[in-house]
Amino acid sequence: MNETSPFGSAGAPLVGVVMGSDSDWPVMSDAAQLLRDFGVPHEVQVVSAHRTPEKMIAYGKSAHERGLKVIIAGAGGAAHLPGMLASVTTLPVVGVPVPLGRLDGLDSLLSIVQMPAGVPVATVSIGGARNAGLIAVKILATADDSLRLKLAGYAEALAAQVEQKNRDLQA
Ligand code: RP5
Repeated sequence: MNETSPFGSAGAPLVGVVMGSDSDWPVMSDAAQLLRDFGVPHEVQVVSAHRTPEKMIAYGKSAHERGLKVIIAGAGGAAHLPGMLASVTTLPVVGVPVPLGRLDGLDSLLSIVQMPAGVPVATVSIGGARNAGLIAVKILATADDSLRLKLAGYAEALAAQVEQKNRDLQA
């Protein structure tokens, strides 16, 4: 336990950001950036459900004991990574449908969101990695007041941006 976080040792990753391929990184980097903005320790890895299935199972099974609290998993096309991870961990899994060149990400979305009862994946919009990061922060903030205050400040900043745009429209 450390002074700034109710979770484990300082700097140990609390969120795992994983993706099926390094080609998903241009989308998934938004989740990592959001976590950086909030000062949340995280790790980033390529873990493929199809190309490295045994690594994927090991990652999901060891995630809790390694101290992770949330997994953000992005994949495109036949996007099985988030659901398969959810089937082998008790941690919440946030799924990010990554859009590929065909079908505009609808294939990714349906592959991730249509989970069978009992094995949920909290699915964000197509390409919505930033919101995936925010969901992870919100989960952590239920037990971390400093994160909760940062989230309140974030919401205030969003509202201020809207009001600034309104003032710009009047100018
Ligand atoms: C999925 O296949 C990955 O998540 C990626 O979105 C897609 C294509 O992968 P690459 O062929 O670009 O490595 O498993």
